[in-house]
Amino acid sequence: MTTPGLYFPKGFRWGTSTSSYQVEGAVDVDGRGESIWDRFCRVPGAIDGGDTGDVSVDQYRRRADDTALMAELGTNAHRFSLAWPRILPDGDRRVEKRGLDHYDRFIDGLLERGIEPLVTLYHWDLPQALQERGGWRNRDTAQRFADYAAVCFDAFGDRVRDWVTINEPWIVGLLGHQLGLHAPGEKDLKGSVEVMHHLLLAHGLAVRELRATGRDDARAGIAYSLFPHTPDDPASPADRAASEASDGYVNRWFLDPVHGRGYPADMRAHWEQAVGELDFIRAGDLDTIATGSDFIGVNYYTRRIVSARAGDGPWPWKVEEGRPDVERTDLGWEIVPDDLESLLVRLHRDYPGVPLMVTENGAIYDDGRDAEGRVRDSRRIAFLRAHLAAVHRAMGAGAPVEGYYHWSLLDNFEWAMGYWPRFGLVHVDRETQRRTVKDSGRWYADVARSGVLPVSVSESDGGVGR
Ligand code: IFM
Repeated sequence: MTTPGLYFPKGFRWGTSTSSYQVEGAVDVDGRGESIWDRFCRVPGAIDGGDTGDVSVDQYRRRADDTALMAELGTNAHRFSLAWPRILPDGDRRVEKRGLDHYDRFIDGLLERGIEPLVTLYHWDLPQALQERGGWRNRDTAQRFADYAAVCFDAFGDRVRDWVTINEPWIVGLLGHQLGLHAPGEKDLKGSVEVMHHLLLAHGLAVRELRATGRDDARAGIAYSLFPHTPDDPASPADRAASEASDGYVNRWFLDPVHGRGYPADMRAHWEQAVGELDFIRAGDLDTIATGSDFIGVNYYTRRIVSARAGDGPWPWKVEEGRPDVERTDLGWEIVPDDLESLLVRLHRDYPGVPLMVTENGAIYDDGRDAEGRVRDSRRIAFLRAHLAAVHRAMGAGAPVEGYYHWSLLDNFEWAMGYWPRFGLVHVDRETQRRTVKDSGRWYADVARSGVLPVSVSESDGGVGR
């Protein structure tokens, strides 16, 4: 008898996702240089509880254990990032072989277990030495990034096929350079749009390096933080216009130029009104940015409800609180799986022919180990089930989704919030570093192994008892 459920195609990538600074620790070993996050964590009050990534969840030392853990989870894909300051401690010039060796072994360990690596080149840990030269506000950093990318393509390109160049350019601009909540802690509106431009330029320059390797099957894309938009009052033309405008700020500002359409005119006008001429955009930049994108990485967590009330900052829109009747994660983010479906379908419609990967999706649930040492996180199972079903529906509507990478493999360092938010399929004890696979991890393992999402299972046991 066939198992009732939603069948995913053979070869679908069932993955997990992490990033270097959030899991590695070991910040001062094997010649690693300082990153902007090492520096930012030292700013009093910057991180909840005064936490740092110095030790984090110690994956640098526990890489073999964590690879074995992934094998236990039955996943066939893993997204992680390379720490630029481990490979080029000063940001450029000198290559640190011990940094390359670490990732060599990590990649080999994954491949030995049948786990396909998806490697992110930049997940926010810029070498501090480059920050001293202006960081991402300095156009030259884009070229330094391309040089670093070339080192990585050379070192790992024989085994790594898929590369994420940049993780979440909007969040880097917004939190790191506009609101000062992330490293390097800048608060400069014009600086933030300049940074985002240089990040896109860095993507284009890196793709040129990838093409120059001559590896025909190598692919690169950006992992965008994409937020579907809902007008606060869908019947109000003003709210609909505000919602569309905010979509330009968050989503289209990045997707359109990378896919050859240039910066969207509506948002460009908003930016110019807010900060003046975008004089850092030079002739030829848009061609560089549009060099290529072989897939779209979708980081999806929640939606934005937008109205035309008095604006957020200089913008003619306002992000509203969300609906009281919608379930939320422990951080208060609305859980809206249907919007993942419509987002994937929209990307397929607006950027036809481009493969899609859900490069991040997950939720903060603060479930700990019970007296028996088990983590019964049934809400994460329900979250996963609903979002995977949404992915399946989008695929049914034609969206070419190749894989799903759950954020995150392990509870880890959640940037300015430190360690209290727990996103993992695997619980990590902060004192002992002991790993415990949560109920959600066991459930995901079943789905990943079978390629079938069960639909007729009672949620009462969290689905793990099927
Ligand atoms: O932890 C982050 C990740 O680094 C980038 N995307 C969002 C995640 C959850 O906030």
